[in-house]
Amino acid sequence: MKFPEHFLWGAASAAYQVEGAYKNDGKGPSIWDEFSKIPGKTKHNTNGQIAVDFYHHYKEDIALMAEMGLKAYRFSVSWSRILPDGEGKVNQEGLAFYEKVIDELQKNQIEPILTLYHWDLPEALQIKYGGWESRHTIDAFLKYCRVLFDNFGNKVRYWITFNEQNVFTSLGYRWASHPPNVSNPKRMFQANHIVNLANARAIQLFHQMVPQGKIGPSFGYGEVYPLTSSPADVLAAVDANQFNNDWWLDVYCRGEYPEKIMCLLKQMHIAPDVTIEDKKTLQAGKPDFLGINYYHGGTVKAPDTEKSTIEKNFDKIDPYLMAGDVQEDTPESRLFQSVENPYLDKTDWGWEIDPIGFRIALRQVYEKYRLPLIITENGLGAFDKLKDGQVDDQYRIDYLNEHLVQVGKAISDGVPVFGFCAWSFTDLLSWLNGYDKRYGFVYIDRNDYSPKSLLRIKKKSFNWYQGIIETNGGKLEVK
Ligand code: BGP
Repeated sequence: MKFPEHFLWGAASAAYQVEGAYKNDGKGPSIWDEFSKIPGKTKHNTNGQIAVDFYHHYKEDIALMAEMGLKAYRFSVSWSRILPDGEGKVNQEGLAFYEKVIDELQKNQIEPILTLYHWDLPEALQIKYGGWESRHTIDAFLKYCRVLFDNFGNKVRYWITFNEQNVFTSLGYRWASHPPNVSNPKRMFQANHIVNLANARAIQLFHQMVPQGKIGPSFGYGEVYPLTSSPADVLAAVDANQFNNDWWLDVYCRGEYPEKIMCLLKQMHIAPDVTIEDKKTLQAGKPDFLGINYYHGGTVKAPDTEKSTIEKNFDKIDPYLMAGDVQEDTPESRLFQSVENPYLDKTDWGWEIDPIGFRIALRQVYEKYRLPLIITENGLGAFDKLKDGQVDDQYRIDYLNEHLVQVGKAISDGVPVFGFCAWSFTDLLSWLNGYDKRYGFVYIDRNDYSPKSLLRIKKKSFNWYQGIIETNGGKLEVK
């Protein structure tokens, strides 16, 4: 199986999950620094204070990337490292850190892909304005973007605006499992609308300031299947796709919300307030490409009007399955009922494994929006074990092989996918699952309780991915 020439074989990370150095060199606190202090919110109260200390190990990690032959590295910038209070004075030391990272990547012919926002809002903006519930935060975001576009616009070609807006707004404002720990659907849809405006305005600004660059959001996409061919189940799946996917992607790519869902939210008095000016803003900030994060989709049947309980045994912290039994009358409960898919295996965290769903997802997104796509995340979380100095993660190789084969097939179907960033390069902090849920090609010697030696150890999958990159996909096993 061959991939397009110059395909960006990459890996991804996020600042809070790798950097550590949470108050070094002038960095201000983020909402995750504060949220992780609330007992019981994260596994074993783990946090990113040290994480895997990329801040001090970036040279070593980039050397490993170079050894692997990586063509692209997606990382995020911590907003409060650049603007410690979110909007005021620029912290030159913070800028200098990312400058060094970008230079080091480029020295090694690795394309930097810069995410502007991977969930770590400056705490100061949460306190001062109520975070994404206020339009003031849009102005602060634009100020932050301007600083980065000014400083790195001539170096970085690919930019991501928001990582998984669907996940951080839902978990943060609706299910209270991310900061700011709110459980209120009306507030969630309103905050989400504000983020949409910030996204569109940042894209507009980027197009003015960095005309030679490319920018787009990274969306957590999961195709939703009907459980049976009963028309009622099929309708439930159509609705679920509109609710889970189009609600965001239509706004990014078409500048408008899907009608059906907007009507429903209005009936339920939880719709966002959208002004005429807002509509113009959304129309004026369209992305150049879409980043797709793919882990799994879902399966639904028609809602059971008699009983509103959920049949699926949901993992409450699965970011892609919104825990519908917490709030009683939800839009979901009026549209669909989530069920397990009888055809799919699951990971140790109960996430369904569905490589074909990946091909379906890429086809659906491309045919609908006609934008180039890059996979900005895909990977397997597992309890890797270090034995005699080695990690045999054949299961990760199998997972990635199967998923990449489906990406290759989607490309043959005509979908312009220009890169694949595995989640993740090194092991890192899982937001809610601590350090035992490992995703990396490189094992990090640390656990939930201690940073231990932070030694970097190449896993079996490291050599495997190296071979895939070297042969531009030629070594993928098509079964
Ligand atoms: C995505 C996030 C990543 C990463 C990944 C794995 O939603 O964008 O930051 O965390 O999921 O998730 P988890 O750590 O919950 O297994």
